Amino acid sequence: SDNSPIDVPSPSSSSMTLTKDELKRIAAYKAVDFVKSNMVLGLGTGSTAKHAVDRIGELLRQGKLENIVGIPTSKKTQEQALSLNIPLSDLDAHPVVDLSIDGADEVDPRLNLVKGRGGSLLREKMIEGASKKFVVIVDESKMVKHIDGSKMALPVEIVPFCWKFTAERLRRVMEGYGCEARIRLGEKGEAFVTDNGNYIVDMYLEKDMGDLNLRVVSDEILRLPGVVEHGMFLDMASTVIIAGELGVKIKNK
Ligand code: ABF
Repeated sequence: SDNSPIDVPSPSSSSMTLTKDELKRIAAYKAVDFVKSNMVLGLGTGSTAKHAVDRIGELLRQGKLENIVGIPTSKKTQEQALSLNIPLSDLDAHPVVDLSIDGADEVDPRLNLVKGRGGSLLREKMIEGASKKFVVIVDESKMVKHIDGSKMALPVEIVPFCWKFTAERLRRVMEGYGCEARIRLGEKGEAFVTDNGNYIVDMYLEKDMGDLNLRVVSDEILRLPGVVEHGMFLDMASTVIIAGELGVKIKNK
């Protein structure tokens, strides 16, 4: 059911305008409707996915869901899930995941995504790539024509060893798109370290990559030694739930 608006009351006046966080929660709750008892679930990371994990915890506590196994996509989500008493596992014990729910930074009309602003892109890609169904939850501000990294950067996880060398090789791969490659910094101005002990290079592009080039660009980035993974999630989402001022839209692949 493409583009079908569903049962979220539309605000009738501007005084009822929903905040971005309320939109995120609406999308997250809608996604949790897909969760059934006995499922192995990929638990996403970020402010939108957080609402979904909270909701799963609540339904478990109320006995409305049973026998759920959660696979967290970050240490942060692991902590949240533990605090909610959601039983946890990993891909070694559960190589097939029934359903993953996670946010995204950008979503294009073909449901290709940019992820990784939260820094958890590697575990997300492993877990969501092992999922039979991957439901993405966003507010409408995340929808873009092209996932070109121009609105926000395209994140790439790299090993710390000689990161300047790798960042420069990355910049050169993307040179044609007017790329600036910047190492992501943490709160104290030091390099941000991922859950896997790696760094992140954010690639800011001036130009649009265009739809057709995404695969090629993806392969070129992944071929560079020193690169671990990038934040383009091509052809992975099965469903995107978009919460906007006028209601919720569900897009299926
Ligand atoms: C994670 O959280 C990331 O892949 C993505 O970068 C981010 C989205 O965060 P938020 O929901 O807070 O906008 O899913």
